[in-house]
This record gives sequence, C-alpha cells and structure tokens, in this order.
Amino acid sequence: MSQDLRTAIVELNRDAVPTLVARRLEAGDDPLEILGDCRAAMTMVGERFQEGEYFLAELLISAELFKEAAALLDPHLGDSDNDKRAGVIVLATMRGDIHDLGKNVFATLLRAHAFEVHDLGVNVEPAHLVDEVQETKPDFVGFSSLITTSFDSTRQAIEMLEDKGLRAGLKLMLGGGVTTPGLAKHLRVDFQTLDASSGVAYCLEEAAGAGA
Ligand code: B12
Repeated sequence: MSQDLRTAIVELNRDAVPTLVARRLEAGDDPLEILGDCRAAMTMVGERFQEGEYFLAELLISAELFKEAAALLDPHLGDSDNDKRAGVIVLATMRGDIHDLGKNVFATLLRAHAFEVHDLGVNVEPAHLVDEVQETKPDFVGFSSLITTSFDSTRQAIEMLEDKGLRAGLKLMLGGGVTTPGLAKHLRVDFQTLDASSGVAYCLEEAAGAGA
C-alpha cells in the first residue's frame, strides 16, 4: 500500500491520494510512516523535474497533493498530554527559498510535543529572524532549506546572531532536502537532518538535558 500512495503522488493522481491516505489510517498504519511515503514521493517528483520530465506545473500539483495528505494526517500526529512547555523554537525558510511543506510538517510535530513554535514563514530576511530571536529568546532556531539560493541568507543570519551575542545557549538546526552534514559543519549549526521526527527527537533530548 505504501507503494500505491507514492505512485499516486508521483503520477499526480488527485482522486487517489486522499482515499489512499484514509485507507492506510483505517488500516492502522503509523501516520509518520505514511508521511514518510509522501516525502519519498516528493523526492521522486523532484527527480522527474530535474530530468526534464516534469515542469513547474507538476511541482505545484504535487505540492497541493502533499498538503492535502498532510492535512489528513495532522490530527493523527498526536497531541502532547504534557501541559508543561517543552521549549521555544523559531523556525524559518530563509530569503531565496519559498519551499515550506517540510517546515510545516516539522512545526506540526513540534507543537504536538508541546513546543512553542514561532514560524516566520518563507523568504525570511536575516534581520527579521534576528529580531524574533531577540524578542522571544528561543531555545532553538530551525532553518528549513530546500534550495541552494538560501544558503547565503542562512549564513548571514547565523553570523548576525553571533555578532549580536545571541548565539550562546541557542541550538541551531538545519533541515530540508538540500542540506547535508557538510553544509551543517560549514554553517556551524548544531544539528542537521532530512527527517522531521529526528529533529523533534533532538529537541526533546536537548530540552531534557537542559532541564526544560
Ligand atoms: C514541491 C516543490 C516545489 C513547490 C514548493 C511548494 C511549497 N509550498 O513548499 C514549488 C512548485 C513552489 C517549487 C518551486 C521551486 N522549486 Co522546488 N521542489 C519541490 C520538491 C518537488 C519537493 C520539496 C518538498 O516539499 N518535499 C517534501 C518535504 C516534506 O520534504 P523536506 O522539505 O525535505 O522536509 C522534510 C525534512 O527535510 C524535514 N525538515 C524540513 N525542514 C526542516 C527544518 C528543520 C529545522 C528540521 C529539523 C527538519 C526539517 O522535515 C520534513 C519531513 O520529514 C523538491 C524536490 C526535492 N527533492 O525535495 C523541489 C526542489 C527543492 N525545487 C527546486 C527548484 C529548482 C525550484 C524552483 C527554482 C523552480 C523554478 N524553476 O521556479 C522554484 C523555487 C523558488 C524558490 N526561490 O524557492 C530544486 C532545488 C535545487 C537545488 N539544489 O537548489 C528541487 C530539489 C528540485 C530539483 N531536483 O531540481 N518547488
């Protein structure tokens, strides 16, 4: 069934996607696993785009299908039964990048684990991110990056945080399709991943370590 859902997204089959998601939820499949299949399908769509088989229109349709699937899965991603706030996170897709599907998934999972999320959206100016950090004093900043044109603004934001003395005690995270451990090292971030769940696990571990 996991192959069916991937194929439906990759083949842009609008009718099949919601039905297949609903069917898998009814069958008791793990919502995170279903989400993982949707992400895998988006990677395949990206490959077709790169190979010239798909164009921007297909990317847009696949994004709509992903959003539809994510909306169906959202209520099943679990609510925290913990009243205590686990930590504060500022999240952004930086200037030069308008991709937000993965960032939104990460934000949903964080909220489900009692984190307070300040999602600044897409195409975010470094100065705006720094202002938000100054104002909300978060424990974490998460950068979502799907396109190489955002590397520069991400680097600028990090340098500004360092220059303003805001970097100490702040955990920086990097996630999204084009990120790698090498890029994380270059940008001096503390954690990098291609998977929202491991990002949440990192935040939970750090928050527990800090006694938050
Ligand atoms: C959908 C899509 C679009 C949609 C985006 C819709 C939206 N609202 O986001 C639209 C059609 C708008 C689009 C536009 C463009 N796109 Co586009 N797009 C994609 C595609 C197919 C899927 C991305 C996606 O949503 N994946 C699914 C999500 C769930 O995965 P994810 O983002 O990796 O997120 C997961 C984890 O990484 C993690 N995560 C994400 N963020 C964070 C952050 C933190 C802190 C943590 C801990 C975790 C975390 O959580 C998620 C769940 O596990 C990719 C292909 C690919 N391989 O990724 C191309 C891709 C990213 N796009 C690409 C390009 C080139 C473009 C355009 C320039 C095309 C054009 N000619 O106009 C424009 C970009 C404009 C801009 N300036 O940003 C290229 C980028 C190439 C590069 N190396 O830089 C890609 C890789 C396609 C390709 N292979 O060529 N795109």
